[in-house]
Amino acid sequence: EIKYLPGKEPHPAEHRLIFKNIDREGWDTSIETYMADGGYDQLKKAVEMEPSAITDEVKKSGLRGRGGAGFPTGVKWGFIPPNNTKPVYLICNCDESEPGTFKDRYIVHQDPHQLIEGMVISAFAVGAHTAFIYMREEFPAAAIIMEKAIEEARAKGFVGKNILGTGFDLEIWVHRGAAAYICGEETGLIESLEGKRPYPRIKPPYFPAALGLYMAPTIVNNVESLCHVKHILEMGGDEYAKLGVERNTGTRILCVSGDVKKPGYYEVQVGKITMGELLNDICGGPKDGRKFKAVIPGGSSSKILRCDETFKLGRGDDAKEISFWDIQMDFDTLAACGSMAGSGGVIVLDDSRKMSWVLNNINHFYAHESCGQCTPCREGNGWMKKISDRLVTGKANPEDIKTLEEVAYQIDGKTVCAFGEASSWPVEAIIAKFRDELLEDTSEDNHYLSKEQLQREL
Ligand code: L3W
Repeated sequence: EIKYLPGKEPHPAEHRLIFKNIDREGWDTSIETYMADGGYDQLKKAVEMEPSAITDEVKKSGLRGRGGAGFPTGVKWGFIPPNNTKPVYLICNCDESEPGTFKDRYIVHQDPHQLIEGMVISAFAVGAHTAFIYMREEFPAAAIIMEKAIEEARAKGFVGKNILGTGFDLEIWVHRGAAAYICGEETGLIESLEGKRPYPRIKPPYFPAALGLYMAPTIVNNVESLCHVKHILEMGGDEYAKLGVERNTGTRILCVSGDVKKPGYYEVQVGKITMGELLNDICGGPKDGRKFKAVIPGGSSSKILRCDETFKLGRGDDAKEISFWDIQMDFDTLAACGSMAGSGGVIVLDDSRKMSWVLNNINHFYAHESCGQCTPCREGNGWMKKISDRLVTGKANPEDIKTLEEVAYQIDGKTVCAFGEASSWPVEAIIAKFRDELLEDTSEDNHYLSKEQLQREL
């Protein structure tokens, strides 16, 4: 039986695969500890398999990417062109920067060999002989831990030349990031890895699986996604797919932050718990004397949900109305509720929070992080920040809310990468759902122009 450090025991509703060893008593990052627990057994099994059979298991498992988009991992691997003659690269995206998300760092800090095992199996499956871990610059300790773990794995014959005597070679490099959120966007990441400014590439045609690093096929997967591969081999794809719900399989780590009694990370079966169970049972409910107001369910880029909202799911005779509390925490349900499961960062806001401040906080982040390549995003995010600065300092007028909304819609869908949506969706949703509250923070008197001038302008 696994024992956890006092006060760090998993909640009974959790189902730990990836976080099995996090905060575990007697656990350390050494390869000996990992191997004594069955570590690298799945790699030994994998190298005896046909690479395509591994991809088949991943497809059967239904695993969807844990970095934000929820794209099926096995399908992505299958996009490498069949007649490819170039080298194939594997990149682990460890540029975890989405506000509200803090899971990948725990994996690399406490269980680096789980990631290495997942990466070597994945590289073997896709035929990559060079792999990179793109490590967020602000995670310096994680880079050192990973480098040490790679050397331990090399000494045991799990990384490097002729892995386990099979003739399969794989080098893994830890590449330190460039301290920018956009470096986590897969094509920005690739540009950065090539030594350039991380301007995202346009997709299509530059889907990394076909035209990635050095214009060669490149598989970019999140840390958590790569770790799942090991568990899929251990359980078998079909068995793994029994965890979670239909089309939303397996487990995922939810990072809960903000106004709950017990914030933290919780690994649960996808879709098996509802928003109400997560907030009230697992996270202990609201702080004393407070009420839940709203939740940003999948990192700051996802659309906010009000706790008093209802949602219509399904169509025709199958349609049903559910409350906020009944939302199943999975990709499809959250998408059907107009938001997304994203990277699993659940940000909880109670009735002490003013939405203009939430909006302003989000605007500051995206204005700072826009890479500046696309004009709507570069300019628009700066404008949105300035307008919400006025809102929180009591200098905004009601027209400003309208302008803010229009700017958001002028960014949404008009940029090279998903940063455009990531920065405009939260604004669109906060205005749509809390317009009255935002209007309370404005004043008719706060015109830069006099009322007469304004009337002429309008
Ligand atoms: C080949 C095709 N490949 C799709 C691949 C594509 C990518 C994956 C998903 O945005 C979201 C964003 C953030 N041929 C393909 C194909 N692919 N069609 O599938 O692609 P896509 O375009 O749906 O998403 P994306 O651009 O990767 C990711 C949201 O995630 N997000 C992100 C947060 C950041 C972190 C972090 O810091 N760790 O998670 C949070 O919610 O807003 O919507 O690999 O190449 N035909």
